[in-house]
Parts: sequence; C-alpha cells; structure tokens
Amino acid sequence: MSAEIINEISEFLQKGRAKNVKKLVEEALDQGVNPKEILNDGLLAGMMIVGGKFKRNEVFVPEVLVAARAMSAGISILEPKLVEVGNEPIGKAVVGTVKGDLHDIGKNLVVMMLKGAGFEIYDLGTDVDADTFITKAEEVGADVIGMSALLTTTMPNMKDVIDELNEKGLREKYIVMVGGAPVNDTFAKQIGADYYTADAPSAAEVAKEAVLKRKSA
Ligand code: B1M
Repeated sequence: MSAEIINEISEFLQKGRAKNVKKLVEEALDQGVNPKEILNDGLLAGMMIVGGKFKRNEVFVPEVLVAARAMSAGISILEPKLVEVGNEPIGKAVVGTVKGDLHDIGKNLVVMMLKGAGFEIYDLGTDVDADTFITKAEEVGADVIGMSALLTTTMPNMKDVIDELNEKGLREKYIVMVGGAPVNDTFAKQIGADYYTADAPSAAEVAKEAVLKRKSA
C-alpha cells in the first residue's frame, strides 16, 4: 500500500502536477507512511528521474521547473512532520545558494533539517554573493555559514566567500559548511571549508555537533 502511493507521488512529481503531489503526500501521511520514506522514495526519487531525463535531453527546463514546483509543494506538506524544533536554539545559521546559482531545492532541505536540529535560520535564498553571506552572518552573530551549489560553474563562488572571510580576518569566527551535487570532500578541503556533507540530514547533524563542540571548548 505505502509502495503504491509513494510510486504515485513520484509519477505525479515527474509530470509536474503539484496539486496531485500535495494531495497524495497528505493522503500518505494520513495512512501513516513515514515522512522520510515519502521524501526519499517519492519526492527525491521522482526528481532524480527528471534529472536523468534532463541530462539526456529527453525533457527541458520548463518540465524540470514544474517538477521542481511539485517537489516544493510536497515538501511544504512534509515540513512540519520532519521538523520538530526545540525551544532554545542551539545556534544560528546563515544559509544560501551561491552567486549565479538558482537551484534551491537541496538548500531548502538543508534549511529544513537545520531548523529541525534546533538552529535559528537566516535563509538568504539563491544567487547570494560573498558580501551578502558575510554581512548577514556578522549582523545576526551566526555560528554557521552554509553554502549550496549545483553547478560546476558556481562551485568556485564558494571559495570567494571563504577568501573574503579570510581577507576580513573573520574566517575563524564561523563554521563554514558546503554541499550540493557537484561538491565533494576534496573540493571542500581545497577551498578551506570546514565541512562537506552529502545530504541535508548529515548537514544538520554535523552542524549541531560542530556548534556544540565549539561552545563547550
Ligand atoms: Co538545473 N542543472 N540547471 N535546474 N537541475 C542540474 C544541477 C544538472 C546536473 C542537470 C543535468 O545536466 N543533469 C545541470 C548542472 C550541470 C553541471 O554543472 N555539471 C543543470 C543545469 C545545466 C542547469 C541550467 C544551466 C540549465 C539551462 O538553463 N540550460 C540552469 C542553471 C540556472 C542557474 O542556476 N543559473 C538550470 C536550471 C534548473 C531549473 C531552474 C529548471 C531547476 C531548479 C529549480 C529549483 O531549484 N527551484 C533545475 C533542476 C531542478 C535541476 C535538477 C534536475 C535537480 C536538482 C535538484 O533539485 N535535485 C539537476 C539534476 C540533478 O541534480 N540530478 C539539475 C534534488 C535536490 C534535493 O538535490 O540540490 O543536490 P541537491 O541537494 C542534495 C545534496 O546535494 C545536499 O542535500 C540535498 C539532499 O539531501 N545538499 C547539501 C545541497 N546543498 C547542500 C548544502 C550543504 C549540505 C548538503 O551544506 C551547506
């Protein structure tokens, strides 16, 4: 039963049918299907299929865009189930997708998971330049700066943020975390980030550990 509805969610997402996705996600939750299963096996799995077709030129930007909207619609229903925030924030995080990059689905998942881990979040959105990351982090007294990039052409913009932090003598103030499909551990080390994580739940876990470690030092 749960496999059936999850499969339907994936199918409707691939067709970009946001209303159907929303309705099915609600139904799946009512049926007691685990929200993480809906996210991973329904929404993310559907998006991966769309991504594969995009790569092979079987679908184009408009189709990907409607699928992405359907994904966001599904995530909006799941969010309260995935995020259980405690009372006291454990830290503050400034998060965004780097300059030149408009992909925000993964970044939004990271934001969601960080909220769930107890962070106060400042979501800067997409196409965020180094100055904006740093100004916001300074303004709110952030513990973490989290950057997402989905394009090989925008990955270097993560380094710009770190370079500017270094130039301003602020690098040590922040835990800098990076992620996104083309990013990996080697790249993170090369540009001088503190942590790379492959997915949103690990980003939240690592951020929490790192902040608690820093605060107890
Ligand atoms: Co674009 N796109 N796209 N796209 N798009 C990719 C990334 C691409 C791989 C597709 C392909 O060719 N196979 C390709 C990049 C190729 C490359 O650079 N090597 C590509 C391209 C080329 C482009 C355009 C240039 C296409 C064009 O215009 N000709 C254009 C660029 C626009 C721009 O940004 N300036 C473009 C546009 C778009 C849309 C607008 C249509 C849409 C984005 C909509 C949106 O985000 N609101 C879109 C989409 C949806 C995709 C794919 C299909 C799916 C991306 C996605 O949302 N995945 C993608 C193909 C793919 O990735 N297979 C593709 C689901 C999401 C949950 O995964 O973001 O990786 P992801 O997040 C993961 C992890 O990476 C991690 O957590 C998440 C999982 O838990 N993570 C972090 C992410 N950020 C993190 C930060 C962290 C830690 C972990 O710490 C801070």
